[in-house]
Amino acid sequence: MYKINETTINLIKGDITKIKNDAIVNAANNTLLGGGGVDGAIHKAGGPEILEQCKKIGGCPTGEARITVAGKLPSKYVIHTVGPIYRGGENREAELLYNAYYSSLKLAKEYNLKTIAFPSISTGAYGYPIYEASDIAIKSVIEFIKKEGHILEVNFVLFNDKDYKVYEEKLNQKFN
Ligand code: AR6
Repeated sequence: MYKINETTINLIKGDITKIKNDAIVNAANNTLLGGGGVDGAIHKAGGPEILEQCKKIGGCPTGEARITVAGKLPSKYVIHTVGPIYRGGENREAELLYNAYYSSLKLAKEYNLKTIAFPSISTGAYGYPIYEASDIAIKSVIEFIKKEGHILEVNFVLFNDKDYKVYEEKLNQKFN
C-alpha cells in the first residue's frame, strides 16, 4: 500500500472482474463493442447491459474514456478507455497512454466515484512494453491525485506475476 495525501494506491494480482470498486476500468478499443483480453472478460462477466450502453455511446477516441453501468459485475460502473496501439514509441503512444489513465480518473471524479481499479492498459494485444507502460500509468495516477484529489483508492490489478513485479518495483522506487 502506498499513500499520497488521502489516497491509497494498491497492487492486486488477479482478475479485475472480481473486484468490487466504484468503477473498474476496461482496456477497450475505439468501437467500444468488445474484444479479447480484459475487454472480453468484462463483457462476458458483466452481461449484455454493458454492451447495450456501449452501442449507444458509439465509440471512443484513443486516450479518452466513457462510462457505463457494470451489469452483473460487483462494481458499480465500468469506465471504458482506449489505450494506444504500440508502434515503436514515436507515435504519441506515451501521451495517449497517460491520457487514458488521466481521463478515466477525471470521469470517475465527475461521477463522484471514490474507488477505481485499473488493468494494465495497452500491454496485452496492443503491445506496449510493460516497463514503459507501468511508468506512465503510475505517473498519470500520481499526478491526478496531486492535482485533483478526490479519489480515495486506486487499485492496479495485474493479471500475471511478471507485470505485478514490475509495478511493485516501480512503486517501491517512487515511494521509498
Ligand atoms: N483482469 C485483469 N487484467 C486482465 C484480465 C482480467 N480479467 N484479462 C487480461 N488482462 P488487453 P490492450 C490483462 O489485451 O493491450 C481487446 O481485444 C492482460 O494480461 O486486454 O489494451 C480490446 O478490445 C494485459 O496485461 O488490452 C482491444 O482491441 C492487460 O490486461 C485490445 O484488446 C491488457 O491486455 C486492447 O489491448
